[in-house]
Amino acid sequence: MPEPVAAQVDSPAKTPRRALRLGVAGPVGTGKTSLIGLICSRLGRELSLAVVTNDIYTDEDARMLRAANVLSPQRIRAVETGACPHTAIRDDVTANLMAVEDLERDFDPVDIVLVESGGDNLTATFSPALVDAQLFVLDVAGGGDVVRKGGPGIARADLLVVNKTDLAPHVGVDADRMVREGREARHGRPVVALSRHDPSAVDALLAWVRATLAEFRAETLVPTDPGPMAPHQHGPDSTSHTHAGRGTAHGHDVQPGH
Ligand SMILES: Nc1nc2c(ncn2[C@@H]2O[C@H](COP(=O)(O)OP(=O)(O)OP(=O)(O)O)[C@@H](O)[C@H]2O)c(=O)[nH]1
Ligand SMILES: [Mg+2]
Repeated sequence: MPEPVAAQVDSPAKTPRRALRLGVAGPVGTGKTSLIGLICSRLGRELSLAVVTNDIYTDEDARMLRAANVLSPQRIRAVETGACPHTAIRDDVTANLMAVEDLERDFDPVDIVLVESGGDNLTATFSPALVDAQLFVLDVAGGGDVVRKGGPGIARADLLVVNKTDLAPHVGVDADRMVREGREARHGRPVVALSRHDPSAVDALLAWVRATLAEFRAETLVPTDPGPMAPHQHGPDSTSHTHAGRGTAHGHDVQPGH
């Protein structure tokens, strides 16, 4: 008697559940790894989390998180970009996407994969092909006027974090003013003033993460592109301008102004 057909066919490999992919970008040293550590230590028991870090030449951030013991070490993976950090999170996201998908498969089901950008300047943002939502992290130690300097992350990331507010009195910066200017520049998009020493500020950050996960699960979260560039000029006769469309492709006929 021949076997029933169903018994002869290998069951198809289970497709891992797609996690919420959350990007964390911002200038060097503003506290991106620490913020990810905070999220992992506070939410790691109620949610299945994983982390991808990006460094140019090392896996320093991944090692820092593993040493902090906020998550099982295998759930933290490093991508060594070998180039400008923004290239790996925006222009060619292949290595990051592979790391994210590996984690989703190895620890299925994963609720959130946090992706840390290598520290860059004010222009680095994630491609919506890599993350579903992104945070941009500034700190008060970078100076009170940094919000006014603008850039796509400050203006249009899903969340702007003004970090290390506990240091504000020591560096002569008005953190409340930074937050106010952030809100003005972002036209209603959220801003969180954060210090890891301030429990209510940490709760505000966690509330945003939970709300974003709820939106993702309800399939109402639409990944938006903060846009690739700060205002810039094409040449001596050109006026400063932006390309404000949501990632709309455009050509530059004249390159020297870049
Ligand atoms: N006072 C204070 N220091 C903080 C806070 N969060 C982070 N730091 C410190 O800021 C420094 C940089 O933190 P990281 O988390 O390594 O910053 P990063 O943005 O990941 O740095 P890169 O990956 O090198 O760009 C460390 O010495 C942290 O301990 C905070 O809320 N308050
Ligand atoms: Mg870091």
